[in-house]
Amino acid sequence: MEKKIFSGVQPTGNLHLGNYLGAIKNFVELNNDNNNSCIFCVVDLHAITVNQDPKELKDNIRETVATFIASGIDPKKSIIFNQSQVSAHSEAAWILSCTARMGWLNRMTQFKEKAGKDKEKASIGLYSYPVLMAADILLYDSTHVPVGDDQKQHLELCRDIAQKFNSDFKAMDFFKIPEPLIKKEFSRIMSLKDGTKKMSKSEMSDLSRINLTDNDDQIINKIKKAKSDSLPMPSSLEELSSRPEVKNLIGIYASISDLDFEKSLNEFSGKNISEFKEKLSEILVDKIKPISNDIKKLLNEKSYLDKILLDGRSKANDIATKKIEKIHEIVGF
Ligand code: AQP
Repeated sequence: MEKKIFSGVQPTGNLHLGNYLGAIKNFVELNNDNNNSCIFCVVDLHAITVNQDPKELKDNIRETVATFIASGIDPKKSIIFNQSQVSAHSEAAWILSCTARMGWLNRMTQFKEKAGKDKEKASIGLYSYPVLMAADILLYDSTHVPVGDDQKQHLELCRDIAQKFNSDFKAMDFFKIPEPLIKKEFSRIMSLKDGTKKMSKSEMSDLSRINLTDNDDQIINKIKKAKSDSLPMPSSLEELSSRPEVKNLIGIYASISDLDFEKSLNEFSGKNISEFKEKLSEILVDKIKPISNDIKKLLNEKSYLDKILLDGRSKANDIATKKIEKIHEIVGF
């Protein structure tokens, strides 16, 4: 059976190794499988749930498209478009916000983390973010959604919204119930400075993440400075529970090299951390360099990137418009 894949990335700059290993690398594998039809969306409506500089947002939208292409997504095979350019997303989000329950949204941990202590000052958009995400996914009858582990709860909410809508309006199977596609191992890459916090675009310290546009020296330097300890490399999984930073680095090594985690652990067991870090830097440079070079090249081809978005918009709009028309009928508009 054909899998209908949908996923989104926010154009909020600083796309990093976590975004790549948790999501984009997976997008490329799905794009390459001819049994799938894939839609990859630059979710700019999601990005403005926190303040964005309009000029930077525009640049970041193109940079996200450039990153998709540089990583290996083929725009002839997959639809790449910009969320704000297909108005059905905003419309469906409103309709679904009348299906979603406050109690469900109140449980979302991402809102709690991002709003922090001052919830009163957070935007309503940040709160209802997962409803818009549900609209994105459900408009395209998506069957599978590749995301990092941090998005698992939002996916579960999307499934609840779809089920409630189908049941409230007695529209059996109208919304397909999507399955998350989350890598079993290392679907959450942690900060290089704190192994208990996820690697993130908005973290102040650039040393906490490897950006996909970093050059060789920056990558080598960041791995050298990555938090670790002075003990030899661990030889068992149990030893890792008290060494989250080392665990994260081994996970990055396994994930970028497509190796099993335990195999990677055994490869370095008892060795010096500096030796491991050297090998890790080598493989990261090897994998990131071509992507970084291509992103930089593509950023000089603005009209090519804009054309991809325009073509994608037209294809996505055709699908989404049909679905929103049916939603209108079902709701009674
Ligand atoms: N650290 C991560 N490990 C694994 N996957 C990750 N993703 C993000 N961070 C990690 C996955 O990348 C995809 C796109 O994410 P996004 O652009 O929607 O943004 P985000 O999750 O808000 O990214 P950040 O870096 O975490 O931004 P801030 O700093 O704003 O919180 C998603 O599939 C996500 O799971």
